[in-house]
Amino acid sequence: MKSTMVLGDFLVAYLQKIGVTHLFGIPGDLVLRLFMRFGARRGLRVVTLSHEPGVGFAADGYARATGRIGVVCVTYGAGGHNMVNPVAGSFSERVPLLVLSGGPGDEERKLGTLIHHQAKEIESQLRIYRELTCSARLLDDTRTAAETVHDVVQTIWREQRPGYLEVHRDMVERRIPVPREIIEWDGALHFARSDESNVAEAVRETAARWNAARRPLVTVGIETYRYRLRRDLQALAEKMGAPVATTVLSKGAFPEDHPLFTGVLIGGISPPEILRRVDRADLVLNLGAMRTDMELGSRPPRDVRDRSIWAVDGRVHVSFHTYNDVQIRHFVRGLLHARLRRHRERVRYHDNLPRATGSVDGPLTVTALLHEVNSFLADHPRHLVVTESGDMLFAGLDVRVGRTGGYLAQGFYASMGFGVPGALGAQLGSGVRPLVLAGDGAFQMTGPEISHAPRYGIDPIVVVVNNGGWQIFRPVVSRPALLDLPAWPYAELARAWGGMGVRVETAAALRRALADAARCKTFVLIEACVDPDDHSPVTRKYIEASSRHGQRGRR
Ligand SMILES: Cc1ncc(C[n+]2csc(CCOP(=O)(O)OP(=O)(O)O)c2C)c(N)n1
Ligand SMILES: [Mg+2]
Repeated sequence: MKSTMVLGDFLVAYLQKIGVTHLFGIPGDLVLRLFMRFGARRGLRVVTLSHEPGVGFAADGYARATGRIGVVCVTYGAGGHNMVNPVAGSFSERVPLLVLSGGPGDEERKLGTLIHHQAKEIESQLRIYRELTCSARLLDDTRTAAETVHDVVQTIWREQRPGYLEVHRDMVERRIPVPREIIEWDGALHFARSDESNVAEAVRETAARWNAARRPLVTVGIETYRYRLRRDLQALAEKMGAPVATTVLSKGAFPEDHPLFTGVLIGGISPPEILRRVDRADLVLNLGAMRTDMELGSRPPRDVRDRSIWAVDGRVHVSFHTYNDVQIRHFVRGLLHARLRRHRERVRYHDNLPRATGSVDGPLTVTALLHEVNSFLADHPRHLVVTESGDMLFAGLDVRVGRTGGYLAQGFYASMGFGVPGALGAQLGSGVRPLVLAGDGAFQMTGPEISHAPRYGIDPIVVVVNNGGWQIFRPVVSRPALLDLPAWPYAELARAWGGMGVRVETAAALRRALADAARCKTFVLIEACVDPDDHSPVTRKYIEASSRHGQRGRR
């Protein structure tokens, strides 16, 4: 970095300084110069896909899998607005993204005409992004541009949420001063600080409650993953010796082959053994789980508040009082150094999967598919499982991933279309081969982005569960025909796009296809055909529970 730089070059150098390796984008005339700067020799590795939502999900997957900021570059209006849904998902699930958008230059703005790609007002896009990011700024002043970039990026990191920078096309080649502070900075970003006294007090009280408890239980939330606490958390759990559960959104944040791991909580429809254990607990220590309907199901936290300690969003709630300015990192590390009673519970893992029944040569069921995926992962643990919204989001809770693998899903925002592009971004960033479980509906949204895999030399395995439609709703609608989808030739498409494609109708065929996939050097699409009325065990429970809610509502 130099003391004066062209703004476009400064942005490249700045992103490299913080460790960003890839930029995900689609160009347009209002962002072309900026886009080309990023793609210049010695710039960033530019990843383009076919449609902005895919680009956004890919950047999100990159950020989730690498723990770095995912960067996207889009054109103004049509591109920026196409990016809104992925960014909303990143906002609600705490994923650090930087959205860079182009825009019309000063002269054009003064013409008094509407400018192509404009929606309502020329500032509308900035206003939309203000709503969906932790910081949204316009780089319109050369004197302060470098500081503005620094400020937005630091905020993104501190809050682990997306941020937005709009760079008008006449700004890209302007020279800007770079403050010495930024030139000399080592590029390390810092998480939010805590109030040390509050941390000490919260840890002291938590330790006292823990030491008095006889049947405590720990739940691990997504914040522990975002704030990179995996190792500390494992050490803390081992020191505590109590069962550890994750939630829908944090599945994978604690190794599922760890002897203390008991399974995934999804409120009142959790595995019955886990529910009973939660009910028997005299202390539930929640580390970083957001309070959402998806995480907690039909059991809101007030039910257990008198026997719970809840650390999330920079606060620790101990039953009915709260410590402010206590970040999860400092709380977990504080507990790690506290004097804690070690429980010696023998913990068992529980899922929702009934034993596999029926012949492996009979028609494939979702339960049999999950058994096959689990036995594949037992033999090939180093895979990143990515599940799509729809039945597979619930089905995925019964997939067991070990410490050398991983798990990603948009477990709360739950946008269809995340899976395939999210997996592409994750593999580009981490190098770990993804295994995607997607419904046919979700695949029809963004699945064709898999056609880019050969260009980037990556090889995800995508299982498309073909049940002919948006069938998760089938049990609760009066006209199931409204859920129908056209029958795409999924396996043929995969072959035409340069991958391996295979269609399976039995568990035995799925087993063979997965074994072939493990040896295959290209991406693989396995079309797994299941009956439209078949659902995963968790979806079945979910549907039953929500129909009970509906009946209560009607009375
Ligand atoms: C972008 C988006 N649009 C709509 C929905 C609502 N939705 C949730 S699941 C679902 C159907 C999923 O169908 P498919 O992917 O085929 O999975 P299936 O349930 O049939 O296994 C829909 C439409 C959503 N979650 N995201
Ligand atoms: Mg379907």
